[in-house]
Amino acid sequence: RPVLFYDSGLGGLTVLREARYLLPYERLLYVADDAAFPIGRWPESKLLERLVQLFQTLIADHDPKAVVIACNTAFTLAGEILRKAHPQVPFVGTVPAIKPAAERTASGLISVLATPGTVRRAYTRSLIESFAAQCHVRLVGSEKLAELAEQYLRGEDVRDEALAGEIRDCFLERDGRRTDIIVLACTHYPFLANRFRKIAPWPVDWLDPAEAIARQLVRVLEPDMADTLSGQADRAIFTSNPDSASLQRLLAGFGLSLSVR
Ligand code: DGN
Repeated sequence: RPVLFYDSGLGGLTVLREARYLLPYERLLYVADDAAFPIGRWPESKLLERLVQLFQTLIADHDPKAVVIACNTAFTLAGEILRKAHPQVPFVGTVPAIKPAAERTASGLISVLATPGTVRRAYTRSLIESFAAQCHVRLVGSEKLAELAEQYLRGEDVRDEALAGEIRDCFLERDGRRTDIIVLACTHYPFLANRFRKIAPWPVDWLDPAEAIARQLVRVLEPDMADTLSGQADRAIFTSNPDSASLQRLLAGFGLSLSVR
């Protein structure tokens, strides 16, 4: 039985590539609802109806062992409803990574870059209230970025100025403070992360949740493996370098932890 991945368009491939890495022997089936793309502007009732119908058909046709909703816009709207409608299928969701951002930020200023739909969701507000009450969270909804990401993937020319206009509001200062972390809360955006890094007015951490979602899928499919994957066990670096402090700082940027032996 396959693991079914869903996104409207190609953004969910950023999650699938992490899952492929952690679960090389699983059958992964990717469903891109391209006819609906982009869903960021869809009214909630219409989108909900489409998702409920689509998953009824997909689950009946493919009998997946798990479903990954690799789309913030869809999951923040329909995740709980789909879980209730298909209690026999484990659903792994994608939500804005506000909790890890709140744990990591030093300035207390977080920007969340998402679709207009995700920005409007009650689910997103509740994440902020539950996990980032002590921070200032700026929600930035982009009408165009998911489409720009797909154009970029197709090899079309996507200009820096177009991208800069879409991310500009993530960098608004507040009381002289600057954001140090931007949550990529649409699965399309990690495709553009290197472009964002180049045009950002100052360096920030661009938080891509794809790996965390893939790990959650491993927990669902292979609970026995979860221990091996928890923490940084699979990404630790060992060094005999006596000057480990500077190396530690360097590696932190790659999400790696350092052990001196
Ligand atoms: N990739 C989707 C998300 O994570 O919200 C958005 C896709 C779209 O249609 N805009």
